[in-house]
Amino acid sequence: MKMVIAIVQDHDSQRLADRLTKNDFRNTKLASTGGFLRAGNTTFLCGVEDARVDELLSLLDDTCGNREQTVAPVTPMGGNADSYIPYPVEVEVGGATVFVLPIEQFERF
Ligand code: 2BA
Ligand code: 2BA
Repeated sequence: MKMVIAIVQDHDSQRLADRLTKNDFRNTKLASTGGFLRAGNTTFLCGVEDARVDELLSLLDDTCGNREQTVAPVTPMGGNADSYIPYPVEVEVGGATVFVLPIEQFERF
């Protein structure tokens, strides 16, 4: 079994959640924040059988498209402004940042 962690744009998250569930990939969706843009994104955790990892990766690839976006980063709330970028930047966002981790043990209590 593997744990697939996929960080995707909020924009794609509802469609991805629907497709995962429809294709019988159990998943957990977390609200997350990117360290660079400090904007919300969505992290999916999917524990999946080894034999279905490739199918899951294809689904992620199909569902989450890449695009360029100009963003004006938000002033950090309450704190560390050291790495704050005060001007709009053009970045390529979307797609999915995916990590595939081995699972040592899986239990449901
Ligand atoms: P953010 O950290 O907010 O980054 C958003 C996008 O900004 C990135 O898209 C990338 O195109 C750009 N970017 C990030 N850091 C940069 C830098 N130091 N210099 C220039 N451009 C930079 P993605 O690479 O598609 O990443 C989307 C989100 O996935 C990230 O949001 C972060 O939340 C997560 N992520 C990406 N790589 C990660 C990693 N190695 N570990 C954990 N999370 C990661
Ligand atoms: P949910 O996805 O909202 O699922 C709630 C409960 O619905 C599940 O309880 C299970 O009893 C049932 N269920 C979910 N998907 C099903 C399916 N395809 N067919 C039949 N029944 C289904 P739990 O199995 O105790 O899971 C509780 C929560 O743990 C899940 O909430 C999900 O957030 C997370 N989870 C479970 N398995 C996961 C996995 N393989 N990867 C990631 N997250 C998982």
